Amino acid sequence: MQSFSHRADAHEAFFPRRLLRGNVKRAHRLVIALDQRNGEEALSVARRTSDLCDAFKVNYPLVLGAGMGIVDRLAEHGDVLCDFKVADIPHTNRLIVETAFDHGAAGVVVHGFTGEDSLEACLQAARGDIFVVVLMSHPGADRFFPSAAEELATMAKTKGASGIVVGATRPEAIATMRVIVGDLLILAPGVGTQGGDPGEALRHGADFLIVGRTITAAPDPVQAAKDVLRAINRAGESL
Ligand code: FNU
Repeated sequence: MQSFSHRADAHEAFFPRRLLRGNVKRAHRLVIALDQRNGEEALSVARRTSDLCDAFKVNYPLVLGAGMGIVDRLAEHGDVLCDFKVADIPHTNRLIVETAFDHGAAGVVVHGFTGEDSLEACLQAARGDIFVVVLMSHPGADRFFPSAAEELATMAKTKGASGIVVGATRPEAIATMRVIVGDLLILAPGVGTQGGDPGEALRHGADFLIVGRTITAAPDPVQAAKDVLRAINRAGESL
């Protein structure tokens, strides 16, 4: 199974930043979040948009609704990022991460607030990439995350995670985190439906946008994905 990869060129110009998948360099900078509960609906979107994105992200609604087999099936269409926000004791974390990779995941999203030992367990179990949530996109994240975010980013960097997750709704924080994490990947969810602007997130240092409902709930998901890609390309031109 191919996976998200560290890129030597991570800090070069906008477009050279990319995920690598096999020998094919892909640079859409778009991860599509499939938050449907119905597996066939998610697969239908995945089949139609696999050429328009770098990876698919699955979350609990889909695996609880359709079973973990959906990860194997989606992996036939592209890299799959399991957004399980793993946040438990090391032993349990290890089992969760192993299971995700057993099913063909390319990467797993984990929480960092459970501490170094819990994150280390995830990293040791990983057969692909681990992304640490540093600052969430929703308004309620204002309560606890800001005081911990920089420390979480530092831990992700020093422990060897592949990247971090920072809400696209918080572009200034993306810029701050970019300085802390250097060439780690920054994934930014919260674009569109949650109010985040694709260009702002990218200009402040995000590598990839995670976009769900703006694409999956659109009358024409393919057209919606193309619209997001156009916004991404416009942001690239203005850098
Ligand atoms: P959409 N997501 C998020 N904010 O939205 N993993 C975070 O801070 C975070 C996430 C996920 O709003 C969310 O669970 F850490 O429809 C959902 O799957 O575009 C997706 O990103 C956003 O979906």
